Amino acid sequence: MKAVVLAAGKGERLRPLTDDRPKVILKVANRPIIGYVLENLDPFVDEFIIVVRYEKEKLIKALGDEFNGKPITYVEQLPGEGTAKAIESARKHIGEEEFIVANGDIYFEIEGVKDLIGVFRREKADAALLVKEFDDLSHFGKIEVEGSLVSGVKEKPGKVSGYANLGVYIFKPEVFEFIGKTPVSKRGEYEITDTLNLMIWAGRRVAYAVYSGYWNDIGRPWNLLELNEYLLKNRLRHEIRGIVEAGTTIVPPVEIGEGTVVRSGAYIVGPVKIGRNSRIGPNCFIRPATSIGDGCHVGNAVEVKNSIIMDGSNAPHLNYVGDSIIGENTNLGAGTITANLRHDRGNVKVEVKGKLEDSGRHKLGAIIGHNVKVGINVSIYPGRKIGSNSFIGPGVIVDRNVPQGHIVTV
Ligand code: TTP
Repeated sequence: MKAVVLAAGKGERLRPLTDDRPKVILKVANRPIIGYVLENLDPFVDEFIIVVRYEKEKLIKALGDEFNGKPITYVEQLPGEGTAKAIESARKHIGEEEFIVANGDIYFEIEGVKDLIGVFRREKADAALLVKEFDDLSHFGKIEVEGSLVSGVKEKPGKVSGYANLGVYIFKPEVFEFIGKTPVSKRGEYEITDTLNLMIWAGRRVAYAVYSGYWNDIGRPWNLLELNEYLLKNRLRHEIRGIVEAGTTIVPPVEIGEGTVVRSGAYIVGPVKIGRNSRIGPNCFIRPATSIGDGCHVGNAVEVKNSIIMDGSNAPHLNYVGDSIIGENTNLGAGTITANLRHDRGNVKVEVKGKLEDSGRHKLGAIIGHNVKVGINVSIYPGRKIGSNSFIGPGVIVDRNVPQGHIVTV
């Protein structure tokens, strides 16, 4: 069986981290998001077809042409937007057999795929999808069911409870005929949920499997922190491959990659994951749910908690990084501090695609893009974003979002 993984989207809600790259290659717990998708599909498939478009060269470079010895074929999305259009783009690579489809920007576990295939076969279905019960479906597609089959799909139904569409499907090749008849939706996209409705109205059997494991749809920046925390708390093994000097305290589980040096006085409380060839300490405090990538520097008198610091980035002297995401090759000047808590203790709000959204988080720090230079003694308000390739001068108070490629001085 083949798996089609959808990865052509622009990931606009995840700016500034997607300013210059597709969201699926952003690393969480030091691995690209799409890596988890491929890993959990891997036992069931013999080939991956990845649908690409936005910044596709970076995705192809990051993944290469095989995964666990199985070939990856890249196909460019056909003109037009939406998940149905993305799936249609893989048509010429699909033979007579059923195939799995998964969004490339979600996290799910292997049991879900196993159950999905089981239900598809048991129900002799024409299609099947994975669902999960939520109290509030305002951000999801609601799956209505009758007995063991789906009776309809409603996109973004408002604040109601029920089964949400998780973005993992299995189809027979006949789906392409229905995709060909799928009209463009109100938001201007060809959506696979509309295709499913067409199939149901035509009397096709669309089955569903209820998933009870952890799932996350990486749409907004704080979803990266949620997934990071989940992976570190549930999937991390204590393993020290780097050099740890005497006088360091390490509370397991902590993973430290090859070539990384942890200097005396560092105090690391797991779960913490540190990549390869990084420099940690001396005298720093790294608190739980922190991922630090390859080639990073976390130096003297720096505290980091519940954060993601991507490859090649530095918090070298006297920094506090709390509940924050720092993109690749970004440098924080000495004394730069992220604030992660409002004085009124309210939820931190973040601007997403021009609208202020409640993150639902009491604590959320900064979201900083790639290749950013932050000067000394910069203070960053909770939930503020700094665009990639920006330059923040010394002493600036970042109380509003900074767009990509901007210079801000006092
Ligand atoms: P979305 O998260 O809905 O879209 P997106 O990734 O572009 O993000 P944003 O809305 O923030 O801009 O997409 C769900 C999945 O489908 C995701 O894996 C990307 C994929 N996709 C495509 O492959 N092609 C498309 O045209 C669209 C809209 C999505």
